[in-house]
Amino acid sequence: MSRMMVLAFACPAVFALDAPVPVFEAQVIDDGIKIGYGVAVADMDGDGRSDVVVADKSEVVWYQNPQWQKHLIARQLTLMDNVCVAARDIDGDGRAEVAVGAQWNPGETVDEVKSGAVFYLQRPVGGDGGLWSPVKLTHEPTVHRMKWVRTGDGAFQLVVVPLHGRGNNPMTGEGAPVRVLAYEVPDDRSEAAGWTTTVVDESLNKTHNFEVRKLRSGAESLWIGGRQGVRQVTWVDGRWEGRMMEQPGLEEGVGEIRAAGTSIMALVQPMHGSRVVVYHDDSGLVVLDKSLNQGHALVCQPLLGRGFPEVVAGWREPDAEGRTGLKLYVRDDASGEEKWITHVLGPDTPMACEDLVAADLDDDGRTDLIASGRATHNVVVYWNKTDLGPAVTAERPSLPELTPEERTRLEERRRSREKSPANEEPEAGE
Ligand SMILES: [Ca+2]
Ligand SMILES: [Ca+2]
Ligand SMILES: [Ca+2]
Repeated sequence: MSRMMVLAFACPAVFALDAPVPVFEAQVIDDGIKIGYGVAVADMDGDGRSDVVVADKSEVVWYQNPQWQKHLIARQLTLMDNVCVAARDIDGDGRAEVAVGAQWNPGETVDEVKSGAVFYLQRPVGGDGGLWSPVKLTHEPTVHRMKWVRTGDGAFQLVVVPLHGRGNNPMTGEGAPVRVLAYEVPDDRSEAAGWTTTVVDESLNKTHNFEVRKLRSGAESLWIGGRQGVRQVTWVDGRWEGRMMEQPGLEEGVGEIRAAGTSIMALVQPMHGSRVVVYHDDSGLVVLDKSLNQGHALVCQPLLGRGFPEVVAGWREPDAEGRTGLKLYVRDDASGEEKWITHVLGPDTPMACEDLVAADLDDDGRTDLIASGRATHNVVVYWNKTDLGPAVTAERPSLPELTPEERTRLEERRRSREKSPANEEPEAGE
């Protein structure tokens, strides 16, 4: 067994893991969506506030922070449903660029006309209003998840993960491995011919989701979850290099995957599964839950101001108690043993959770949650109102100025790290 690589949270005795009482207040910002396949958070209008973007069944919309006015930017891109959306400022002008995956047809793994589509949405010139122009890009069948990923100094690629390989049995996922593609962004994004693709990975089946992980160098790497486990993939010297993560239990399959730093990873197992597990450096594998009915969304990051991350999982079909929704899992070592306490979030707000993201939408230092509901047809912000104590409000000391020699050594170390996928580092600040 190879342990996760860097021990950023390796010594629990150093951290006070006594948990504050989590308080999240649900606010429904839309109760009239169809399915809410994909949610993203990005500043769409350049006002410095993060907005909420949703790929719904036949529309792509965004909700403007703080009043949550709904803006339609695309509709009926294909005959079948949209399924995913990527939104991020990739050119540094303060406003997000948007891509969408559509023609969702998981039962058709051969015919790329009938299954899958990828669009870059070109923002209208001279304003934020009106529909954006779809630029149709090449694609694999069963396009399912996408994200903008930073691969080098200022450069981004659009990484698109289909659910199946070409010709796969759509039920079992058996057959050819999934072709994960990355689209290099051309100077003129409005011309489809300028977008070139490279194969990120071709080794897994039933790749239901992936995580983008920040490296201290500023670049990002991917952790892709699939039927066979987790694949770690990094852009090195102009190409993608991957390897399987070796941890017991991953061979049972991975449906959702999120990580904080390199020392804790949360999973829903298997695809659409009932299990929520974490792997972390203190204890290895810990099972948090076995009772979800179609676990479909996951967050793993610090929410309660303690340094150690919490886990939130969303599920979309009624469980044994007839509920759907979100559960928050909080590590609490107050008894001297590692325990995880489960809280149901927003129990009075229906939420058949399809997708879930985390962001601090009101810049109060507390990370909020944004979920979309499939059968409940809603988009909900869960405002984090937890009393975090002095941890959030304390002024952080500034870092000392580096000497020119120290700066040179730092640069050399950074360059050597970028060349080696084996030397991943934890996210800065986590
Ligand atoms: Ca905004
Ligand atoms: Ca931009
Ligand atoms: Ca907040």
